Amino acid sequence: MAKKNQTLGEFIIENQSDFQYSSGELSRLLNSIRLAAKVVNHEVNKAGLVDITGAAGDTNIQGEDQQKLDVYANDVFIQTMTDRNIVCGIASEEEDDFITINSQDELHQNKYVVLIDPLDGSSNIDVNVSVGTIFSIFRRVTPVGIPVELKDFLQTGDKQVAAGYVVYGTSTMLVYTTGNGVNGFTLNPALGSWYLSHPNMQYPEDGQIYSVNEGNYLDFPEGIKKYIKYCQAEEENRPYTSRYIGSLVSDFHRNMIKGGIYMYPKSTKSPNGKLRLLYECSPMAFLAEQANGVASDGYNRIMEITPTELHQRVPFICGSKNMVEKAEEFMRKFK
Ligand code: P6P
Repeated sequence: MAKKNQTLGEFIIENQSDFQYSSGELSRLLNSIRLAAKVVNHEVNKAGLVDITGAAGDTNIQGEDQQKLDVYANDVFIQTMTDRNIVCGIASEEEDDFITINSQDELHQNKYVVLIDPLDGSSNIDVNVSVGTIFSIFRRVTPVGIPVELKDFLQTGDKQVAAGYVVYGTSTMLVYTTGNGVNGFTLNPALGSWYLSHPNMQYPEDGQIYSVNEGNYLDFPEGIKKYIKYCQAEEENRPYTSRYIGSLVSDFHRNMIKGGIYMYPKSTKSPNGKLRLLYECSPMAFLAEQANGVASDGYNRIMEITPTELHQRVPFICGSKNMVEKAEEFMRKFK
């Protein structure tokens, strides 16, 4: 049972037995993520002071300018997990292909793979707006003893053993699930400890906030346009409030606390949407469903979509149950 102000370390140990395969390896993996998050947080918090913001002069597989903090965060998370000999493979938004982690004994006995967006919302870095890290953890499907393979990463979201995010905001929080609810921990930077501040987080079934980049309105599917007009109509408890930070983790986090819906639909500019299935939508969908919310591509449950490529994109609608179901109703009606 979650106890307010419990530390993350105590919580991981206390709840290790909840996890079907509690060999301690997952706990060690979660501990390595919490350490890496503290290191990245330290740099994010002083980004304006040190010449570490701004584009790193390179672009990632998405063709997006890599910000120096993107590259730094990617290196920190990969190195922290690699050094602890816990995972057999890592896939990252910042890496073209997955990385095979050779166990120190070269016996490939580690059984988890991690997929990560090391610094989501990076376009906000230089303007001092919240950014985040998103992670997703699976058990490998290929047998231990051999190097990890692509199929170990291309798993449906309902096979995740854990997922979470770090939001580097007015305070830094780590929010995660291992399939037994969602719990949020706030970092006390003076002590370097994470404290349970948001036990058993739940999406309100209804909300008054919708989050979408309305600059793309003319390019949206008809159903999304109709739903946005529904949100804006002066009827019943509407119009809703529009809040869009441009950082998925921040919009998701606010909506989970206050109630709301986040949408990144497809458009002619982004025919499959912009967000990546494996290390953005799938982990956020796991968290949403564990918090009594809903996550879909407008028609199908995100957690049931079978991935075909490491960096594939999907349309993403996520949030309060009744709001997402209303949006899906418009998507079906105006298909
Ligand atoms: P746009 C950040 O790049 C991101 O992946 C999400 O964090 C965010 O919600 C979205 O893209 C913002 O995209 O096209 O509205 O700027």
